[in-house]
Amino acid sequence: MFKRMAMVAAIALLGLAAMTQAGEAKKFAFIFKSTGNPFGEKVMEGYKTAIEEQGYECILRAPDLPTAEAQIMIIEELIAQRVAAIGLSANDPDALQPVLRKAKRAGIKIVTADSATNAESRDLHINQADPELIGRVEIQAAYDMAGGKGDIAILSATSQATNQNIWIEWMKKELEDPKYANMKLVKVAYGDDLRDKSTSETEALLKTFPELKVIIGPTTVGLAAAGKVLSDKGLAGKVFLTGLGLPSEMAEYIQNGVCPWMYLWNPIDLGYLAGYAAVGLADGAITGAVGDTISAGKLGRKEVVDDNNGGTEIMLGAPFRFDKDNIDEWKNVY
Ligand code: RAM
Repeated sequence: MFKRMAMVAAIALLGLAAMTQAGEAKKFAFIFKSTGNPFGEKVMEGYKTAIEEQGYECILRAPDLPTAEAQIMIIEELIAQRVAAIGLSANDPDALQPVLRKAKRAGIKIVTADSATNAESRDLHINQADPELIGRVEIQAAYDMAGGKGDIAILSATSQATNQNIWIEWMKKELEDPKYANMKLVKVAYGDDLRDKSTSETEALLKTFPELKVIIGPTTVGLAAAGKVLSDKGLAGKVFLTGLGLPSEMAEYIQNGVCPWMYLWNPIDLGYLAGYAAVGLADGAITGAVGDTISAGKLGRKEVVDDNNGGTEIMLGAPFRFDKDNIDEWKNVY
Protein backbone atom coordinates (compact mmCIF):
# COMPACT_ATOMS: atom_id res chain seq x y z
CA MET A 1 0.00 0.00 0.00
CA PHE A 2 2.71 2.39 1.10
CA LYS A 3 4.77 1.37 -1.91
CA ARG A 4 1.86 2.11 -4.26
CA MET A 5 1.26 5.53 -2.71
CA ALA A 6 4.92 6.36 -2.99
CA MET A 7 4.89 5.32 -6.62
CA VAL A 8 1.82 7.44 -7.39
CA ALA A 9 3.46 10.40 -5.65
CA ALA A 10 6.68 9.86 -7.59
CA ILE A 11 4.79 9.72 -10.89
CA ALA A 12 2.88 12.89 -9.98
CA LEU A 13 6.12 14.63 -9.08
CA LEU A 14 7.72 13.56 -12.33
CA GLY A 15 4.76 14.90 -14.24
CA LEU A 16 4.98 18.21 -12.40
CA ALA A 17 8.70 18.46 -13.11
CA ALA A 18 8.13 17.80 -16.81
CA MET A 19 5.40 20.42 -16.89
CA THR A 20 7.53 23.04 -15.20
CA GLN A 21 10.41 22.18 -17.46
CA ALA A 22 8.20 22.29 -20.51
CA GLY A 23 6.56 25.52 -19.35
CA GLU A 24 9.92 27.16 -18.78
CA ALA A 25 11.84 25.79 -21.72
CA LYS A 26 9.32 26.57 -24.37
CA LYS A 27 10.25 30.04 -25.57
CA PHE A 28 12.93 30.68 -28.16
CA ALA A 29 13.75 34.25 -29.16
CA PHE A 30 15.52 35.80 -32.13
CA ILE A 31 16.84 39.37 -32.23
CA PHE A 32 17.74 40.85 -35.59
CA LYS A 33 19.99 43.93 -36.04
CA SER A 34 17.11 46.39 -36.55
CA THR A 35 13.54 46.68 -37.79
CA GLY A 36 12.58 47.63 -41.33
CA ASN A 37 15.06 45.27 -42.99
CA PRO A 38 13.37 42.81 -45.40
CA PHE A 39 16.42 40.50 -45.22
CA GLY A 40 16.08 40.40 -41.42
CA GLU A 41 12.37 39.66 -41.73
CA LYS A 42 13.16 36.62 -43.86
CA VAL A 43 15.78 35.38 -41.37
CA MET A 44 13.22 35.71 -38.57
CA GLU A 45 10.55 33.99 -40.67
CA GLY A 46 12.86 30.98 -41.08
CA TYR A 47 13.71 30.91 -37.38
CA LYS A 48 10.04 31.03 -36.41
CA THR A 49 9.18 28.18 -38.77
CA ALA A 50 11.92 26.01 -37.27
CA ILE A 51 10.93 26.75 -33.68
CA GLU A 52 7.22 26.14 -34.28
CA GLU A 53 7.92 23.02 -36.32
CA GLN A 54 9.59 21.63 -33.19
CA GLY A 55 6.59 22.49 -31.04
CA TYR A 56 7.93 25.54 -29.22
CA GLU A 57 6.96 29.18 -28.93
CA CYS A 58 8.90 31.84 -30.84
CA ILE A 59 9.52 35.48 -29.88
CA LEU A 60 10.88 37.78 -32.60
CA ARG A 61 12.46 41.10 -31.65
CA ALA A 62 14.47 43.87 -33.33
CA PRO A 63 15.41 47.35 -32.14
CA ASP A 64 14.47 50.45 -34.16
CA LEU A 65 18.14 51.30 -34.63
CA PRO A 66 21.00 48.84 -35.27
CA THR A 67 22.91 49.50 -32.04
CA ALA A 68 24.39 47.21 -29.40
CA GLU A 69 22.75 49.28 -26.62
CA ALA A 70 19.29 48.63 -28.01
CA GLN A 71 20.00 44.89 -28.30
CA ILE A 72 21.29 44.81 -24.71
CA MET A 73 17.93 46.13 -23.48
CA ILE A 74 16.07 43.45 -25.42
CA ILE A 75 18.37 40.70 -24.08
CA GLU A 76 17.72 41.89 -20.50
CA GLU A 77 13.99 41.54 -21.15
CA LEU A 78 14.41 38.08 -22.60
CA ILE A 79 16.46 36.95 -19.59
CA ALA A 80 13.58 38.11 -17.37
CA GLN A 81 11.19 36.14 -19.59
CA ARG A 82 13.33 33.03 -19.02
CA VAL A 83 13.60 32.05 -22.67
CA ALA A 84 15.43 28.79 -23.42
CA ALA A 85 17.70 30.24 -26.10
CA ILE A 86 18.37 33.50 -27.88
CA GLY A 87 19.21 33.65 -31.57
CA LEU A 88 20.94 36.87 -32.49
CA SER A 89 22.35 38.88 -35.40
CA ALA A 90 24.74 41.03 -33.40
CA ASN A 91 25.28 44.75 -33.84
CA ASP A 92 28.73 44.57 -32.26
CA PRO A 93 31.22 41.72 -31.73
CA ASP A 94 32.18 42.60 -28.14
CA ALA A 95 29.71 45.06 -26.62
CA LEU A 96 27.08 42.41 -25.87
CA GLN A 97 29.46 40.19 -23.92
CA PRO A 98 28.42 41.21 -20.35
CA VAL A 99 24.69 40.78 -20.99
CA LEU A 100 25.19 37.55 -22.93
CA ARG A 101 27.32 36.19 -20.07
CA LYS A 102 24.46 37.03 -17.75
CA ALA A 103 22.06 35.17 -20.06
CA LYS A 104 24.37 32.16 -20.15
CA ARG A 105 24.59 32.14 -16.33
CA ALA A 106 20.79 32.01 -16.32
CA GLY A 107 21.00 28.85 -18.44
CA ILE A 108 20.03 30.51 -21.71
CA LYS A 109 21.78 29.20 -24.82
CA ILE A 110 23.12 31.73 -27.33
CA VAL A 111 23.29 31.10 -31.05
CA THR A 112 24.36 33.90 -33.37
CA ALA A 113 23.43 33.92 -37.04
CA ASP A 114 24.28 36.35 -39.84
CA SER A 115 26.45 38.64 -37.67
CA ALA A 116 28.43 36.98 -34.87
CA THR A 117 29.58 38.08 -31.44
CA ASN A 118 33.02 37.09 -30.20
CA ALA A 119 33.40 33.39 -29.38
CA GLU A 120 33.08 33.81 -25.58
CA SER A 121 29.67 35.44 -25.89
CA ARG A 122 27.93 32.57 -27.67
CA ASP A 123 27.56 28.81 -27.80
CA LEU A 124 27.54 28.55 -31.58
CA HIS A 125 27.43 30.67 -34.73
CA ILE A 126 25.46 29.97 -37.91
CA ASN A 127 27.54 31.26 -40.79
CA GLN A 128 25.77 32.07 -44.05
CA ALA A 129 28.77 31.30 -46.27
CA ASP A 130 32.57 31.44 -46.25
CA PRO A 131 33.44 35.11 -45.48
CA GLU A 132 36.64 34.92 -47.55
CA LEU A 133 34.68 33.83 -50.60
CA ILE A 134 32.04 36.53 -50.04
CA GLY A 135 34.66 39.27 -49.80
CA ARG A 136 36.75 38.09 -52.73
CA VAL A 137 33.86 37.54 -55.20
CA GLU A 138 32.59 41.05 -54.65
CA ILE A 139 35.95 42.57 -55.65
CA GLN A 140 36.23 40.15 -58.58
CA ALA A 141 32.77 41.27 -59.72
CA ALA A 142 33.79 44.95 -59.44
CA TYR A 143 36.90 44.18 -61.53
CA ASP A 144 34.89 42.51 -64.28
CA MET A 145 32.28 45.27 -64.33
CA ALA A 146 34.88 48.07 -64.47
CA GLY A 147 37.06 46.31 -67.06
CA GLY A 148 39.91 46.14 -64.54
CA LYS A 149 40.31 49.89 -64.09
CA GLY A 150 38.86 52.64 -61.90
CA ASP A 151 37.75 53.72 -58.44
CA ILE A 152 35.63 51.55 -56.15
CA ALA A 153 33.69 52.57 -53.05
CA ILE A 154 32.04 50.34 -50.49
CA LEU A 155 28.68 51.26 -49.02
CA SER A 156 28.44 49.20 -45.86
CA ALA A 157 25.97 48.83 -42.98
CA THR A 158 27.17 50.08 -39.54
CA SER A 159 30.85 50.50 -38.75
CA GLN A 160 30.51 47.94 -35.93
CA ALA A 161 28.74 45.16 -37.86
CA THR A 162 30.77 41.96 -37.45
CA ASN A 163 29.68 40.40 -40.73
CA GLN A 164 30.24 43.41 -43.00
CA ASN A 165 33.60 44.14 -41.37
CA ILE A 166 34.90 40.61 -41.99
CA TRP A 167 33.77 40.76 -45.62
CA ILE A 168 35.43 44.17 -46.07
CA GLU A 169 38.69 42.77 -44.65
CA TRP A 170 38.61 40.03 -47.29
CA MET A 171 37.81 42.58 -50.01
CA LYS A 172 40.92 44.51 -49.01
CA LYS A 173 43.00 41.32 -49.05
CA GLU A 174 41.74 40.49 -52.55
CA LEU A 175 42.69 44.01 -53.70
CA GLU A 176 46.31 43.31 -52.71
CA ASP A 177 46.64 41.05 -55.78
CA PRO A 178 48.72 42.88 -58.48
CA LYS A 179 45.84 42.20 -60.88
CA TYR A 180 44.07 45.14 -59.19
CA ALA A 181 46.92 47.64 -59.70
CA ASN A 182 44.60 49.91 -61.69
CA MET A 183 41.74 49.78 -59.21
CA LYS A 184 41.53 51.85 -56.07
CA LEU A 185 39.27 51.60 -53.05
CA VAL A 186 38.54 55.29 -52.40
CA LYS A 187 36.15 55.03 -49.47
CA VAL A 188 34.16 52.80 -47.13
CA ALA A 189 30.91 54.63 -46.35
CA TYR A 190 28.35 53.56 -43.75
CA GLY A 191 24.61 53.72 -44.43
CA ASP A 192 23.85 51.98 -41.10
CA ASP A 193 21.30 49.67 -42.80
CA LEU A 194 18.94 52.66 -42.86
CA ARG A 195 17.41 53.44 -46.22
CA ASP A 196 17.67 57.24 -45.96
CA LYS A 197 21.23 57.29 -44.69
CA SER A 198 22.28 54.76 -47.35
CA THR A 199 20.69 56.99 -50.01
CA SER A 200 22.47 60.14 -48.82
CA GLU A 201 25.78 58.27 -48.47
CA THR A 202 25.45 57.05 -52.08
CA GLU A 203 24.76 60.58 -53.27
CA ALA A 204 27.78 61.84 -51.34
CA LEU A 205 30.00 59.15 -52.92
CA LEU A 206 28.93 60.19 -56.41
CA LYS A 207 29.60 63.83 -55.64
CA THR A 208 32.97 63.35 -53.94
CA PHE A 209 34.29 60.84 -56.46
CA PRO A 210 33.09 61.85 -59.93
CA GLU A 211 35.29 59.13 -61.48
CA LEU A 212 33.70 56.38 -59.40
CA LYS A 213 33.32 53.18 -61.43
CA VAL A 214 31.79 50.68 -58.98
CA ILE A 215 29.88 50.77 -55.71
CA ILE A 216 29.94 47.55 -53.69
CA GLY A 217 27.14 47.19 -51.16
CA PRO A 218 27.75 44.24 -48.80
CA THR A 219 24.35 44.90 -47.26
CA THR A 220 20.93 44.35 -48.78
CA VAL A 221 19.63 47.67 -47.42
CA GLY A 222 22.57 49.65 -48.79
CA LEU A 223 22.51 47.88 -52.14
CA ALA A 224 18.81 48.56 -52.72
CA ALA A 225 19.19 52.23 -51.73
CA ALA A 226 22.17 52.64 -54.08
CA GLY A 227 20.24 50.87 -56.85
CA LYS A 228 17.50 53.46 -56.62
CA VAL A 229 19.92 56.42 -56.61
CA LEU A 230 21.83 55.15 -59.65
CA SER A 231 18.58 54.37 -61.50
CA ASP A 232 17.04 57.77 -60.73
CA LYS A 233 20.20 59.52 -61.93
CA GLY A 234 20.31 57.45 -65.13
CA LEU A 235 23.77 56.08 -64.32
CA ALA A 236 23.28 52.53 -65.62
CA GLY A 237 26.43 51.49 -67.50
CA LYS A 238 28.43 54.40 -66.05
CA VAL A 239 28.63 53.53 -62.36
CA PHE A 240 28.19 49.81 -61.71
CA LEU A 241 26.65 48.31 -58.62
CA THR A 242 27.29 44.92 -57.04
CA GLY A 243 27.29 43.31 -53.62
CA LEU A 244 24.83 41.38 -51.49
CA GLY A 245 21.22 41.97 -52.42
CA LEU A 246 17.77 40.58 -51.81
CA PRO A 247 16.30 39.46 -55.18
CA SER A 248 12.87 40.93 -54.33
CA GLU A 249 14.41 44.37 -53.76
CA MET A 250 16.99 44.23 -56.55
CA ALA A 251 15.14 42.65 -59.49
CA GLU A 252 14.34 46.08 -60.94
CA TYR A 253 17.99 47.21 -60.81
CA ILE A 254 19.27 43.96 -62.25
CA GLN A 255 16.80 44.25 -65.12
CA ASN A 256 17.66 47.91 -65.85
CA GLY A 257 21.40 47.19 -65.91
CA VAL A 258 22.37 49.25 -62.86
CA CYS A 259 23.43 46.08 -61.02
CA PRO A 260 24.69 43.55 -63.58
CA TRP A 261 24.93 40.84 -60.94
CA MET A 262 25.06 40.34 -57.18
CA TYR A 263 25.25 37.60 -54.56
CA LEU A 264 23.32 36.30 -51.57
CA TRP A 265 22.26 33.13 -49.75
CA ASN A 266 18.81 32.07 -48.63
CA PRO A 267 17.95 34.19 -45.55
CA ILE A 268 14.96 31.98 -44.71
CA ASP A 269 17.22 28.91 -44.53
CA LEU A 270 19.73 30.84 -42.44
CA GLY A 271 17.10 31.60 -39.80
CA TYR A 272 15.68 28.09 -40.06
CA LEU A 273 19.07 26.51 -39.37
CA ALA A 274 19.56 28.85 -36.39
CA GLY A 275 16.17 27.71 -35.07
CA TYR A 276 17.20 24.05 -35.16
CA ALA A 277 20.57 24.87 -33.57
CA ALA A 278 18.84 26.85 -30.78
CA VAL A 279 16.56 23.95 -29.90
CA GLY A 280 19.46 21.47 -30.15
CA LEU A 281 21.48 23.55 -27.67
CA ALA A 282 18.55 24.08 -25.29
CA ASP A 283 17.57 20.39 -25.31
CA GLY A 284 21.16 19.34 -24.71
CA ALA A 285 21.30 17.39 -27.99
CA ILE A 286 24.41 19.44 -28.83
CA THR A 287 26.78 21.66 -26.87
CA GLY A 288 28.13 23.54 -29.85
CA ALA A 289 31.40 21.58 -29.86
CA VAL A 290 33.28 20.66 -33.04
CA GLY A 291 31.88 17.39 -34.43
CA ASP A 292 28.39 17.84 -32.96
CA THR A 293 25.69 17.22 -35.54
CA ILE A 294 22.08 18.30 -35.66
CA SER A 295 19.22 17.16 -37.77
CA ALA A 296 17.98 20.49 -39.14
CA GLY A 297 14.55 19.63 -40.52
CA LYS A 298 14.31 20.18 -44.28
CA LEU A 299 18.00 21.12 -44.42
CA GLY A 300 19.10 17.67 -43.26
CA ARG A 301 22.07 16.90 -41.05
CA LYS A 302 24.52 19.69 -40.32
CA GLU A 303 27.86 19.54 -38.54
CA VAL A 304 29.50 21.95 -36.12
CA VAL A 305 33.00 22.97 -37.24
CA ASP A 306 35.82 25.16 -35.95
CA ASP A 307 35.37 28.81 -36.99
CA ASN A 308 39.17 29.32 -36.86
CA ASN A 309 38.61 32.28 -34.60
CA GLY A 310 38.23 30.71 -31.17
CA GLY A 311 34.66 29.54 -31.63
CA THR A 312 32.51 27.07 -33.50
CA GLU A 313 29.99 27.39 -36.29
CA ILE A 314 27.68 25.62 -38.70
CA MET A 315 28.01 26.71 -42.32
CA LEU A 316 24.83 27.15 -44.35
CA GLY A 317 26.33 26.92 -47.84
CA ALA A 318 27.88 28.92 -50.65
CA PRO A 319 26.86 32.38 -51.88
CA PHE A 320 24.62 32.33 -54.93
CA ARG A 321 24.94 34.65 -57.94
CA PHE A 322 21.86 36.51 -59.21
CA ASP A 323 21.75 38.11 -62.65
CA LYS A 324 19.33 38.86 -65.50
CA ASP A 325 19.03 35.16 -66.35
CA ASN A 326 17.79 33.92 -62.98
CA ILE A 327 16.43 36.91 -61.06
CA ASP A 328 12.82 36.27 -62.11
CA GLU A 329 12.90 32.84 -60.48
CA TRP A 330 13.94 34.32 -57.15
CA LYS A 331 12.31 37.72 -56.85
CA ASN A 332 9.14 36.30 -55.32
CA VAL A 333 10.92 33.87 -53.00
CA TYR A 334 12.94 36.31 -50.86
C1 RAM B 1 21.72 43.39 -44.50
C2 RAM B 1 22.21 43.13 -43.10
C3 RAM B 1 22.57 41.69 -42.89
C4 RAM B 1 23.45 41.18 -44.02
C5 RAM B 1 22.77 41.37 -45.33
C6 RAM B 1 23.62 40.90 -46.49
O1 RAM B 1 20.40 43.01 -44.62
O2 RAM B 1 23.29 43.96 -42.82
O3 RAM B 1 23.22 41.56 -41.66
O4 RAM B 1 23.78 39.85 -43.86
O5 RAM B 1 22.50 42.76 -45.49
